[in-house]
Amino acid sequence: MSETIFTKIINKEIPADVVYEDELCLAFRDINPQAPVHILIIPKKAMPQLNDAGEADEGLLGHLMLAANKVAAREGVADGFRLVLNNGAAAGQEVFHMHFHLLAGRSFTWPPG
Ligand code: DGP
Repeated sequence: MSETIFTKIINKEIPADVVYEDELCLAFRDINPQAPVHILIIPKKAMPQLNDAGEADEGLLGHLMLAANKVAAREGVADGFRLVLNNGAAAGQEVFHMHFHLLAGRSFTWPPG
């Protein structure tokens, strides 16, 4: 896949406000926050979108969700947060390196816009 801005963040070529990192993933604050807490959780292994994941990625996908729990706990929002994944341009995806948005710190409506 072609390199995205997130690859540069993983490789520390451009700065980011990193809040969590382990061997498989990285979490950092969104540059354009949509809530008081807005953190992106990304795999270090690049895949453009969730739809590109295969059976071999089952463990990685679970790892990302457990990382979201850790990030939420660190941010003090474990009791209420929204985890969003935009898969594809039609869903609003702009950066084609699969990522979760962890949003918290305000109330949310349903259905989402
Ligand atoms: P999506 O639309 O789901 O692909 O979300 C991409 C998000 O990435 C969007 O909320 C803005 C954020 N973003 C884009 N470029 C950067 C960057 O260079 N740094 C940070 N921290 N966030 C970025």
